[in-house]
Amino acid sequence: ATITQSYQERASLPNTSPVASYLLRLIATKQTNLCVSADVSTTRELLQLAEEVGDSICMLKTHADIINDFGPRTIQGLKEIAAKKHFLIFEDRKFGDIGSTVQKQFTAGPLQIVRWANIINAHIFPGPAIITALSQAAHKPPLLRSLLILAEMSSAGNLMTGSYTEQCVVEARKNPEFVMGFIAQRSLNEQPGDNFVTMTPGVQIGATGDGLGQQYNTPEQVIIEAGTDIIIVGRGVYGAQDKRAKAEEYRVRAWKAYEERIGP
Ligand code: BMP
Repeated sequence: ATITQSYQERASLPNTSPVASYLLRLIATKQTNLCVSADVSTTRELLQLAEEVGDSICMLKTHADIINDFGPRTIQGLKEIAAKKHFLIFEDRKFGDIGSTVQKQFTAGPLQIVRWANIINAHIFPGPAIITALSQAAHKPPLLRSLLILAEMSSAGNLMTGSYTEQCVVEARKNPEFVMGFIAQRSLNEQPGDNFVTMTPGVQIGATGDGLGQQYNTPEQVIIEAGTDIIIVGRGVYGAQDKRAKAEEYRVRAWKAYEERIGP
């Protein structure tokens, strides 16, 4: 059902986490279902990329642990640009450990992810306590944070298929307040009432792979054929000479694909 519903309509459905509602409204207002993956290695490059693509995105995805000089300056800069340009920050940390450890990885160490990332993600192979542990850590002191479960991956030969993916959906349905959706290659909204946000990496125009397992689809394949909500583009954008223009090109392609999917 969510396949033909607008982002705007879905923002106010029941069973929608607060962060998902906010994001769906933001997407509708800015007319962008593009998330840029900022896989760069310095604070300077990260903040410059955020400035350049900020108007074209609903979300910036980071890998904080690959920024050589990550620190308070990075956090403050990111927060300022996100507030000015109106996008959310998603730290692609892929938590995957026992509850006690992920709480520390989420809140402590040099990255202090809970302080600046609106959205995080986790694998559920350690069991469902990873969800409650992250939720608990996000709520003391109370911060508006949300989780994406990694239900499928884009890389060749990955093991996240079949019953594993199904179990991700089962656990998400049990935690609709905290779990906003999935990283997956297709929409997993299969039951009436499901309104999860699906974000899909492995998107690039004019490439099929990277020689290291990554597999690419086009924005149309992902949004129209697979019914997902947000495309995640890394090298396709930050690898370009004119990053601002490239982000805008991906935004337009993904937005047109969405309009075609929901119909008149
Ligand atoms: P690129 O578009 O340059 O291939 O980058 C994809 C980004 O999405 C990377 O940051 C990668 O870590 C992430 N990613 C992915 O490619 N596939 C997945 O299944 C999950 C991911 O988080």
